[in-house]
Amino acid sequence: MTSTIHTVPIGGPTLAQELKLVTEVPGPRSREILARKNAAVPRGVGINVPVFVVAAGGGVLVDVDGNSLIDLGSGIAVTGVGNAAPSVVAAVAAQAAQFTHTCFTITGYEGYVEVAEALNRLVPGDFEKRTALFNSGAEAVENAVKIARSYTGRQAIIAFDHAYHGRTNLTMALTAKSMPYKSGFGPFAPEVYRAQMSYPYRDGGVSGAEAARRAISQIEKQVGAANTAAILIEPIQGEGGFVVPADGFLPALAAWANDNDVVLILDEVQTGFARTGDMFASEHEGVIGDLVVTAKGIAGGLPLSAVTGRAEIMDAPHVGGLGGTYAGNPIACAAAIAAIASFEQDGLVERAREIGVLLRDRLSGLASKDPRIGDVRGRGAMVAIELVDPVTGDPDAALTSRIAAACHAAGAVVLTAGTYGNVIRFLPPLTISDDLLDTGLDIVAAALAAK
Ligand code: PLZ
Repeated sequence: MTSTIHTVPIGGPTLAQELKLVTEVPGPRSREILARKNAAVPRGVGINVPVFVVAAGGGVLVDVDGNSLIDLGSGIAVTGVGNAAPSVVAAVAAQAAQFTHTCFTITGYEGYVEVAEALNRLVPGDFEKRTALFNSGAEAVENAVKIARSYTGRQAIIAFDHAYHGRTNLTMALTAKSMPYKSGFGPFAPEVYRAQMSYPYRDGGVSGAEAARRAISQIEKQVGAANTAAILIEPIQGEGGFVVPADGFLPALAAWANDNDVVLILDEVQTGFARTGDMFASEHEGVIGDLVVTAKGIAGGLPLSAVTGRAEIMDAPHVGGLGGTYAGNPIACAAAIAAIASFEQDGLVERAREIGVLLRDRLSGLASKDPRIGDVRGRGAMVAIELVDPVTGDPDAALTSRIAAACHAAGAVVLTAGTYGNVIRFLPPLTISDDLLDTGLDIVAAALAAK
């Protein structure tokens, strides 16, 4: 096999920030690797946009055929600080040269403690906090549930319609959608109960307070507060379709949880780290989680996740009750320290708001002329359109797939989402330029016009 190393561009912001297609997408070299992938990797591990990347940064992904694609997904809200962000790359290289692993629960290292201190400072809540680190979002959600059960001595966990919390056994139980996440993979973990979400576009204008009363009534009647360890909720649902609950919904749930000694777990895995134009989405309505789960954006692309919360809850599990071989890996911690500094010092919270204005302006403009766009929603640099049949209002998943495919072919990496598969979501890196974002949205507009 010939090496292509010498032709590979260097990632990060030095990459030309342009849309450039030199082959069809996917090109011949990507198709070749895709054939190898199909022979070597199970089909269950799908690839949405079957191009193979050699470099990325700013707002572009460069593939093996030399195509420069516009990144409107950040690898599902991960590369907020940019792909191959220079400060993250330097921190990773320096740490890798020192040591790559000890297992924090065997011999410690300062980086882990420093990430914990940063999260304790950044996560909302004016009280003493602790943070434990893990590898993936799902693993952190599982640990938040363990901690809440240990603290309360109760078992039931409340999750919501349209929720997504991961693919492990417990988090499959917590996730709402059967295909593709759960179908055929049961039995699922017990003591998970589902309550109705506030979904303004689809629940007939039920107010946040009313939707909260509805959910609380379900919990009280079907589970009982005295049996409930935790309410687990995404402040804005991610995979579920960027469902933003009506104002007042989250504060009312938080108040009920507080009154009933139920732990409120906020899953900020997708919404966290500047994405929504606040460091955390819960800040928008001043909702304070007892435990907050983070991952994705935390470390500029390195696998790291965290549970941060009230010291007395976090300290409930016995010594040795929390851990994991790689949990809080030193390289991932070094990356997180650099990424968090970038979020705080490079104005990325403000940048997410600016991107949000740009996204909303363009998408609302499209919606005003195209009745198939039933809803434009989201916050900051986390915005989606929901596509429907203009006559019946029914979800149009087929149209959504066609639009996404057309965008991919034209060089814009967009992601779909939603319980009904009819949402196109936009999660660009916060380092994308206005020009590139505009070009990406031109592609979306052209795809809508053509389909
Ligand atoms: N909680 C809110 O969005 C991950 C899933 C990608 P992991 N979402 C992307 C896929 O198809 O597997 C997610 C999330 C929220 C938890 C998770 C789980 O995070 O790091 O994927 O385990």
